[in-house]
Amino acid sequence: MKLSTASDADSSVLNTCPSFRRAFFVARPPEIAYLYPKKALDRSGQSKKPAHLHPGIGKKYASFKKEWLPPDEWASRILRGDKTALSRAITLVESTVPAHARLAEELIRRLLPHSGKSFRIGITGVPGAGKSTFIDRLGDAYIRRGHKVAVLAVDPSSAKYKGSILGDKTRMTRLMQADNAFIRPSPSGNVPGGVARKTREAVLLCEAAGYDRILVETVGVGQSEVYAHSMTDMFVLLKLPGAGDELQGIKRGIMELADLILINKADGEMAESARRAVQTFRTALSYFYPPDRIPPVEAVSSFSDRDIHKALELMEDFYTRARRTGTLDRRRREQQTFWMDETLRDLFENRLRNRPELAEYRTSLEQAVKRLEITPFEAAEKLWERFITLLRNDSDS
Ligand SMILES: Nc1nc2c(ncn2[C@@H]2O[C@H](COP(=O)(O)OP(=O)(O)OP(=O)(O)O)[C@@H](O)[C@H]2O)c(=O)[nH]1
Ligand SMILES: [Mg+2]
Repeated sequence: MKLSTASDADSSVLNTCPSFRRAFFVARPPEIAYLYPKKALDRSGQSKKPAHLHPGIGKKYASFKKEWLPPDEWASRILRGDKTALSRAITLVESTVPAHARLAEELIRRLLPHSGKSFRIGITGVPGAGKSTFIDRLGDAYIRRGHKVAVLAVDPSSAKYKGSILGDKTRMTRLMQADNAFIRPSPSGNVPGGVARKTREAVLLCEAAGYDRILVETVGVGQSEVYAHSMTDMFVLLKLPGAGDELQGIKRGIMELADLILINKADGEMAESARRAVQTFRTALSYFYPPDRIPPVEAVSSFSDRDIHKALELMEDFYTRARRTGTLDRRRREQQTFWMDETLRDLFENRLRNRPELAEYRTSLEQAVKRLEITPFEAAEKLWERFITLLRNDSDS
């Protein structure tokens, strides 16, 4: 079974990625060890609140704590498909409190062997392209075929405007009511990679809860597309007809990510321009790709059941072929190293930021860079050297 191999690939990250491994040094610690990081316990085993935690965290934790369950029970509830347990587990994954991260990792470790058995579909497009509406109809069609559908988001805008949460709740009217659907808006956060990593972990949790079609919505802006692409088996690009953007974006890079291009809103007055856009795309893509690598381009309307089924069939064909040829497995394995690199970058950045001794030096370097007195590369190197010296001093003392 190829899919179980893919989940093996997921678990391989545990052997390589320090942030995943960290949690398991603390074997069933007393509750206080979940509450604060290990360093927060002084020699007598008493807790002391670490200086780097925000004062509001105690309050946040107090309300969170009530929802916590022992990891075993939590995991088995998720495996039984308990939506509340799943939802709270995602909240835990999204938390920025280090102790929550450890518990989240412990939970993920237990559930990893049960993940990996879904078809993960990324759906991207500019704001207003109709992603949520399309996902609602597609998800509904999947449910009618006996699937369980989870909808997640990698959305840089929601952290700022909280807009898409509201948008999704009003757009996804069918899925909102379906027992076999689970909708989770985008996590908030300032570091796009960090936010995306949380979505990726939410994918694993949803799979453990039995969702076998995972739809990841992302706004087609910059890096978020790359992140969504790096956690999905198929990447679908929704385009608008007649918006003068048919050719815009036909650049390697953006198009290279797409496995399927759908010209959406091909209904009413836009039906004709959608058909024209399909032709334009097909022709343009043929200049860039060898015939066997051109992604399919189709016009669809999310309001047409026939079109939704057409899109669904294209996706299922892709999935069947990807499993048969081994590309699904290969793609997931490549994604593992992408996430390992991302996590390493996050780790380094966090470690640097968490050294108060470096804060002032960093600010002075930033100012020097702005005044053009020093290049960004020199500044980064200087900061890095100071950091390494601190680490050396740590290990000497
Ligand atoms: N005519 C037509 N309108 C559509 C179609 N799909 C979506 N719409 C409309 O387009 C608007 C935007 O739809 P959404 O589904 O919210 O688009 P989105 O891409 O999720 O938007 P963001 O989440 O804000 O990026 C809504 O008013 C929808 O009713 C379609 O196939 N045909
Ligand atoms: Mg949307």
